[in-house]
Amino acid sequence: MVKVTIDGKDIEVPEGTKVLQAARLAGASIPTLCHHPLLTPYGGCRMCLVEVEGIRTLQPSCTLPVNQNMIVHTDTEKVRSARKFVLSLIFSERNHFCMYCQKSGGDCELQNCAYVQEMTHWPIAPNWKPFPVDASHPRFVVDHNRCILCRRCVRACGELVGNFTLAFEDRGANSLLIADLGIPLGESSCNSCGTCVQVCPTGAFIDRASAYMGHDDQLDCTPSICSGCSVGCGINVISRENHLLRIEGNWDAPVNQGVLCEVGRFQPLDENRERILTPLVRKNGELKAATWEDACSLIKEKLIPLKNDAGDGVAALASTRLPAEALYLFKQLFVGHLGSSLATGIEEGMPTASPASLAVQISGPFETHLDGLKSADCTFLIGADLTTGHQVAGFFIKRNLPKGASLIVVDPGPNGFDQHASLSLKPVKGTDCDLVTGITAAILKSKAMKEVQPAGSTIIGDLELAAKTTGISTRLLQAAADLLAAAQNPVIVYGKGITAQKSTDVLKALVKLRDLLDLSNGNHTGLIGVKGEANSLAASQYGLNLPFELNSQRAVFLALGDDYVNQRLIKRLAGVSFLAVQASYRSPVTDLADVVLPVETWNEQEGHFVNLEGRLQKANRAIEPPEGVISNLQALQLICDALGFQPDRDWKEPLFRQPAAVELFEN
Ligand SMILES: Nc1nc2c(c(=O)[nH]1)N[C@H]1C(S)=C(S)[C@@H](COP(=O)(O)OP(=O)(O)OC[C@H]3O[C@@H](n4cnc5c(=O)[nH]c(N)nc54)[C@H](O)[C@@H]3O)O[C@H]1N2
Ligand SMILES: Nc1nc2c(c(=O)[nH]1)N[C@H]1C(S)=C(S)[C@@H](COP(=O)(O)OP(=O)(O)OC[C@H]3O[C@@H](n4cnc5c(=O)[nH]c(N)nc54)[C@H](O)[C@@H]3O)O[C@H]1N2
Ligand code: SF4
Ligand code: SF4
Ligand code: SF4
Ligand code: FES
Ligand SMILES: [Mo]
Repeated sequence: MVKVTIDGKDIEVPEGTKVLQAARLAGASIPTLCHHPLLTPYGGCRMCLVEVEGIRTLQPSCTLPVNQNMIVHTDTEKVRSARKFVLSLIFSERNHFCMYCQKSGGDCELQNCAYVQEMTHWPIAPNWKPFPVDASHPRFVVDHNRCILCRRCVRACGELVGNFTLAFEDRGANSLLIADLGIPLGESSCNSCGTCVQVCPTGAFIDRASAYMGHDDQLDCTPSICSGCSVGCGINVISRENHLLRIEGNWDAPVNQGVLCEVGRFQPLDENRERILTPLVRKNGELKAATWEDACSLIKEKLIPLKNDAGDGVAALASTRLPAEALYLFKQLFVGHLGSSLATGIEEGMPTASPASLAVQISGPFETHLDGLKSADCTFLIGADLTTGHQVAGFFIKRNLPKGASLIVVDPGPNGFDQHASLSLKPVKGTDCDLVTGITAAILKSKAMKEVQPAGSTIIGDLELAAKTTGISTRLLQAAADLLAAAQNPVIVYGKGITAQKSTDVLKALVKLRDLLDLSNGNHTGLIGVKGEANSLAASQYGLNLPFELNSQRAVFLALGDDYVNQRLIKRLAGVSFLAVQASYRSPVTDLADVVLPVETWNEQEGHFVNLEGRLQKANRAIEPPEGVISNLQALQLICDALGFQPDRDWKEPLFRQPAAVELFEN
């Protein structure tokens, strides 16, 4: 610990702490602009200058490490006048005629800094020239005239997202934020995650959807969980008078620490499907508005005769984006009460069933938490594409690559990470097991660890055999083995390319590889299955992970919520004699239905979700639903009521009943 004195107050802080943090801990308030707590300190704006006894010039506190017995003054006349001078310079450098800016009036960190310093004008005459505005991006606009060159966006794009799209060209007053080598942002390598927009302190990044729609103090902010995929990122839903304006990453969320992908931040704003606002019942071939009573009694009339009819009974399918509360009620209603032999999730267990069965076989979880990915120095990515799904997990991998981390991609097809990979292995489809065991054998050999076979393993690998069946040279396979063996914190990530395979052999081989790496480097090696939709894992824990193979079922109930349907499913449902669907939006499948129940969307309903690492999180209601629309849970409850069935309301305990691929835990 180091002792420092800040404005006369003694404080002890760990070595390496920056003066800014120490001062804030001591209760001093130092204004900052280029500083962002999640980014590497840059020391560019000079707003945070402080006086340090014994040093002649003022020092930027955000980059200055503390020294033993350092004496710091944060609020002297010299400091205050320096701040004003710095602000005057920044304001005069570009067009900060604030009345035209959507952030003016409370949301701009630059303007707010000036008000705190009690500045009402800037004494230096502005001498700026006009800068261009880049409006090529579909989600946001960059107005270089408002840019204060703080480089927060550049650092966020690189350090948090790992995309390295943004940089600065030229110097001094001519400095210009550029994308790639100076091409329009909309044509660049930008992945539209919007992290740069969220970190920009001024109005330089303009969010197309929410600019000029209101200041922060006029808006409602509801912390919640993204339901875009199983990563389960923490979000803040920003709304005004019950209209969704934008979605921001929650800096305090343990999963993503503020970072979001395009699917989480922007895609929900594109929603343009036709909303279903009243129950519908088919009469004379046409769907007509009906009461909840009529709709539920028709469902009751059709379902009661099918009760406990194993062969021809009712089949039921639920979206794996529904909250756990609704999924568990669905399970009890269709399996427990109606005795359906085919009640499952819309994913048909593709991302979850085989890991779940392995967990039962070996009586316990075998996967690890997402955090491992953030510190991985080697990632072995097999059967998953983290550029099309689970993108934030992909960001965790990409941002470590410039720090020397390696990436091995195993995918018979094209993979979005091929271009970033140290090694991209393209095995013949169906040969993953040989590949993994071959690499394992090579590591055993190189580590001279032949005798330390992990317990219970039956799969013996061979590098030569692997080369033969996979079609990949022994040299490349050996290179992969070498990268893994050299790593201190390797992580194995697998996806649907592996879980969709019927056998659990590849999974077992991956567990064995992980165990071997643990033994050889004495560290804990990560193993992460990416799962699928937001509540994949919960659905699987409730047993809703079977293939949806319709036989002669006479009725199907589809709890779709706001999910999408694909052609495969529509084809299978087309011949069913009675189809009931609970859905938020009209779609080809609601057009096919005999009864439709209108339900809330992701941001209207509250409920719990289990993310890919087993973290149980609660999503909150941010938007009031339209009148007459109820939650997925309430709709299922109405059907239970109609059938006279009283379900168990404790959804939590049953989640933990079966061993899962990863240990479930509460946030
Ligand atoms: N044989 C086989 N069956 C499977 C699977 C498999 O891999 N193979 N996978 C299983 C899994 S994991 C799942 S999740 C299900 C469904 O798995 P997929 O077939 O992958 O379903 P989606 O891609 O969700 O398809 C939804 C449909 O909605 C349309 N759509 C329109 N706008 C949008 C939009 O903004 N977002 C999305 N997502 N779709 C939109 C898309 O064109 C698409 O046809 O199938 C399951 N069944
Ligand atoms: N943004 C966003 N995120 C999503 C989704 C979304 O729609 N949007 N959908 C979610 C859902 S429902 C799911 S199920 C997941 C799916 O996410 P992933 O598990 O990543 O699955 P895919 O995107 O289908 O990618 C599978 C990869 O495996 C490869 N592959 C196919 N067969 C094999 C094989 O035999 N061996 C190996 N090694 N590789 C193989 C394919 O070429 C492909 O690149 O994503 C989820 N995340
Ligand atoms: S949207 Fe994301 S990828 Fe694109 S420039 Fe901004 S931070 Fe980088
Ligand atoms: S665009 Fe915004 S975040 Fe980026 S350097 Fe300019 S002011 Fe800073
Ligand atoms: S990674 Fe998944 S949970 Fe995170 S923001 Fe993207 S879609 Fe949402
Ligand atoms: S906040 Fe320290 S120099 Fe910008
Ligand atoms: Mo999925």
